[in-house]
Amino acid sequence: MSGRLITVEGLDGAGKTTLVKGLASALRERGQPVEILREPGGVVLAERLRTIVKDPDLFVDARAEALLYAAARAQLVAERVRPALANGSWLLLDRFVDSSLAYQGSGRGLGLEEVRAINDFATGGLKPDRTLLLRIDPATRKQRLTERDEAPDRIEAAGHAFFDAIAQAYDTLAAAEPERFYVIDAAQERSRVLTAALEGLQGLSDPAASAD
Ligand code: T5A
Repeated sequence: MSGRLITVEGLDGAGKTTLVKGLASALRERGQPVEILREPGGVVLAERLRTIVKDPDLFVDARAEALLYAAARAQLVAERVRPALANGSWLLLDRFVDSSLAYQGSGRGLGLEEVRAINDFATGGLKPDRTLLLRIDPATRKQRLTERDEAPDRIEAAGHAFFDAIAQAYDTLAAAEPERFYVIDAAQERSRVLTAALEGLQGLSDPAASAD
């Protein structure tokens, strides 16, 4: 039996980690085996690369940055994602290739197709069955990050133009693949975001909907 790859995307602070935890609980209550992973990270090599890409004291060239995320992803896919899907699990993945397309392809200006190419190589062309995109307005996002009261990491320290470009890129990606993307208003209260996400997963139990 083949599992399902469900990715959660959106800007920093949109509520992805919160949603992934809530979704996992809700799906497990329904008897669905679920695994949770995050990017970059999830396995030893990728967690070490995470430390590097988030380090505010490092200068990281945009192309090097794209390759570091792709390398972390390649290791995660080989070590955890493909085995979980082969086991029949539903895998909830906090960020995947669309993050690189939006952040490096658009935010850093490397180009969507250029970044897609290195990620196709990294993942062997693996595609999510469903992508939940948490769309958040700048004011709500800022409020959440302020309330969290953590120092910004290297990526979070970038300016408004960077995040505006990323938000636009996510919208473009969602419009290009409406059958894969399910867009959710992330400014809603947590329970409503979770309800919307569960609606967005309808149809995934259908055996025809499986990750390659
Ligand atoms: N990156 C990553 C790239 O540039 N390219 C890539 O290919 C990849 C994979 C990762 C960084 O790397 C970049 C993107 C990132 O900058 P990270 O720390 O993993 O770094 O960053 P994020 O994935 O963005 O995680 P965050 O924790 O910053 O944001 P989340 O997970 O979206 O938000 P969450 O759930 O932590 O919530 C933020 C706050 O809001 C509250 C939460 O309690 C929390 O305090 N909250 C809500 N409040 C009210 N209503 C709701 N509905 C709420 N939902 C959450």
